[in-house]
This record gives sequence, structure tokens and C-alpha cells, in this order.
Amino acid sequence: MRPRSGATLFWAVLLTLALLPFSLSGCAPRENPPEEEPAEDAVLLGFSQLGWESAWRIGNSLDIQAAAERAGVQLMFDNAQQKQENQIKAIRSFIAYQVDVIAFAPIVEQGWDTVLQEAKDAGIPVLLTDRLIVTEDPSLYVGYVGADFLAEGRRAGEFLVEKADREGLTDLKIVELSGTPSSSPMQQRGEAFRECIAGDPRFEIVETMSGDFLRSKGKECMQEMLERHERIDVLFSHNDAMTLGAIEAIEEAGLRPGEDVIIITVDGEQAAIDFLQEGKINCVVECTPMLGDIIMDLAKKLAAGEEIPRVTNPEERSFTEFDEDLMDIPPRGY
Ligand code: GZL
Ligand code: ZN
Repeated sequence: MRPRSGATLFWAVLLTLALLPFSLSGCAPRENPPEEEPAEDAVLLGFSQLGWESAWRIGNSLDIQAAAERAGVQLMFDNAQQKQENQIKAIRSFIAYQVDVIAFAPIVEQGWDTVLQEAKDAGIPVLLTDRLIVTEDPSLYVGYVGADFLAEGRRAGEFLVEKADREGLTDLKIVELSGTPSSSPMQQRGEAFRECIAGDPRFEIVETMSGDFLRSKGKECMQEMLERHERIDVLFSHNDAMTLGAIEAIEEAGLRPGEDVIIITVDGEQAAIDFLQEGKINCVVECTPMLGDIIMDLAKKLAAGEEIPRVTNPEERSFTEFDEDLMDIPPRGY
């Protein structure tokens, strides 16, 4: 725990009032106190979540909040509603409040050096979760916990190659719905998918549009691409939310998702798994949002001054139409 001086306590109280809109667990008095009050020396973690653009993101937020309760970590949780400047404001508040650890899911890769330098000057360790940043100074964060997005892109590409091999498919016109521009999942899923099919004459990416990980934009972009292209054989979508929108557009165009248009998607939301089992999606690459327990474990280690790994990737897999146990997939929880 960090000793806080009188002046700091004054600011802390002031900030507590200012931060009340944040959901504080176990910090500010609430009408229904949580089951167990974290101990006085509980770790105080400031977490900046990037938004609520998909069921994946909501599942990620709920898991982090539940994990903090389980771990007895005092959580200051802020939702930036898809705006980087709100994440920067939240991080500054956490610094002023002198939290023990800061963790955040950076909405885009660039633009963090200034605020992370302020955290470093304040002696507060920073943990990246879910997404990565690009920085001149790697010492600005101590570690990353989240997916290997290159592996996710590879799994998507490998499924398409396997499908073409098994069914003797050629001349496949591919469209891509990409995620939030300049975000690490968007950059790396796209890059690794392209590497898988590079140089193979059976595949051609005829268009890429950004649906910003949103269902509504996924539908709009798919409608446009269906109008623009004579034939679309494959959709590679960077997340399930955009895929659900795209499937609406495909069906409204009188085409059969999973049949006329091969669909490969990333996240593993329940809705996507349901469509996989119905044959409307051909491959779901898992991207687990359940990072909460790992985050709390690493935060406690950082607060205790212990070393943590530079990168912690959760186990992830893909689910495809070729799986024997396709109907036995356990509930996804998001
Ligand atoms: C990936 C995560 C992405 C999800 C999307 O780890 O950052 O953001 O794939 C979410 O659903 O919007
Ligand atoms: Zn992921």
C-alpha cells in the first residue's frame, strides 16, 4: 500500500467525490455494501475500459468486475465510451488518486506516451490488457495480458485453406470486415490472415471495410460490398458483432450465410457459436474476454513489487464446421 500524505488525502477525498460516477467496488459507502469489504491493505486498481462496442467487451468488463470482488481488490472502473481522450482522463484521475496499479485496454495503439510517462513519474506500474500500444519507450508499461492476435488471424486463414483443400474450392472472392482502425486486434488479425493466403491463387481479397467492431456498421458495410461485387464467396470478419450484422445483410440479399458465403469470424460469442451449430457460420476463432482473474493476480503481484511476465496470453482455440464435437461446446458466458 502507498502511504498517502495529508494533502494527498485531501485531493483523494475531493477526487472520491468527483469520481463517484465511477463504479467503485468496496471504496465509497454504498446503500448495499458488498458482501466482503476488501481489507484495509487491499490493492487499489484503476482500470480504464475502452467502451462497450460488443458483447465481447461487455463480457470482458463484467469478468473484470467479478474478478476484483473475488480477489478482494478495490477496483476503480471507468468506461471511456470508445474515446481515447476519456481513457487518458481516467488514467490521470487514477494517478491523482495514487492507485497502486493502473490497467487499461488501449482503444488504439498510438498516443499513450505522455500519460504513461506521468504514471511512471508517479511510480505507478501500468498493465496493458486486451490490446497493445506502440511506444518509443517500452518501460512505460510493465506487461501485457491478452490475446495473441497474430495467432487468431492465422487460425482464420488456416481454416479457409483447409476448407478449400477439403472441398476443392478455387477462385474464392474474399471480403474483409476489419475492426477499429489502428487497434492491435485489427492490425494483427488482418496481417496474419493475409500471410496465410499470400501467394495462393485460389484466394483474392477483393475489398476490406472497417466496421469498427460494431454490429450496425458491419451490416452497412456488408450491404455496400454485396452491391459492389458480382460475387462474394468468403467473409473474414474481425469480430462477431460485425458478423451478426453482416449475416442480416447477406440474408436480406437472398444469400445463404455459411453456404453461398463462407463466414469466418473472431471472438466466440454465444450468438456466433449458435450460428456455427446452425451452419450459418463456418469458423469461429476464439478470443476470450475472461481476463479478470489473470489481471487481478498480476495487479496484486505488481502492488507487492514482484516481477510479472512481459506477455501473458490466455489459451485460445478455434471452433469450425469440421469439429466432431461441434454440438458439445459449453456455454460461452458472453
Ligand atoms: C480483442 C478485443 C476486440 C474484440 C472485439 O481482444 O480487443 O474488441 O475482438 C472488441 O469484439 O470490440
Ligand atoms: Zn483476443
